[in-house]
Amino acid sequence: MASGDERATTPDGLGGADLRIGIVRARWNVEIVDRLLAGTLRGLEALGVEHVLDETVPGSFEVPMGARILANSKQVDAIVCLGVVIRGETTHYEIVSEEAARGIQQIQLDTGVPIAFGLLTVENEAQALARSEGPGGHNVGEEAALVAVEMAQMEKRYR
Ligand code: DLZ
Repeated sequence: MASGDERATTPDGLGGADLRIGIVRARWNVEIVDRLLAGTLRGLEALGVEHVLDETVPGSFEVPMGARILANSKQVDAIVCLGVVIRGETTHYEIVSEEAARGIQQIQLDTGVPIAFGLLTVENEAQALARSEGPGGHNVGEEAALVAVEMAQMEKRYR
C-alpha cells in the first residue's frame, strides 16, 4: 500500500568519511543542475564525505562517458551523476534521457563502481524545480548522494 512517500529509506549509521565520491554533472539547464549539485554536496557533507572529485560534461548524453572515465580512474569509490532533461524544452527528449539512463546502468555494471542516477527527466521546469529544492525539500541530487554512499559501502564490504 503506497504511503504517499515512496522514496527509499537510508540505513541507520550510514557514513562516508572513508569514501571518495565522484560527481559528473551536465552543463545543460545549468541553474537546475546547480541546485542538484548543492543537494549532493549537502548530502555528502551530512554523511562525513570529505573527498569529492567534481567534473562537468557538455550534456546529459555525455554523462555516462564522464562516469566511465572516473570509474576507470580508480580514484573514486562511487559516482553521482547529475543532469536535467525537460521534455517540453528538449528535442529528442527520449534519446537523451534514455541513453543517459541506459549508459549509466551499463557503466556501473561493467566497471563495478556504483553510480547513483541523479538526473531529472521531467515534463516541465516546474517539475524540475520541485525535485531540486533547498534544505529540507525534495532534492534528487541529495538523494543520489545517499545512494552513492550506501552502494559504495556495500561494494567495500564484499571487495
Ligand atoms: C542536445 C540536447 C538537448 C536537445 N537537450 C538536452 C537536455 O535537455 N539536457 C541535457 O543535459 N542535454 C541536452 N542536450 C545535449 C546532449 O546531452 C549532448 O550534450 C549533445 O547532443 C552533444 O552530444
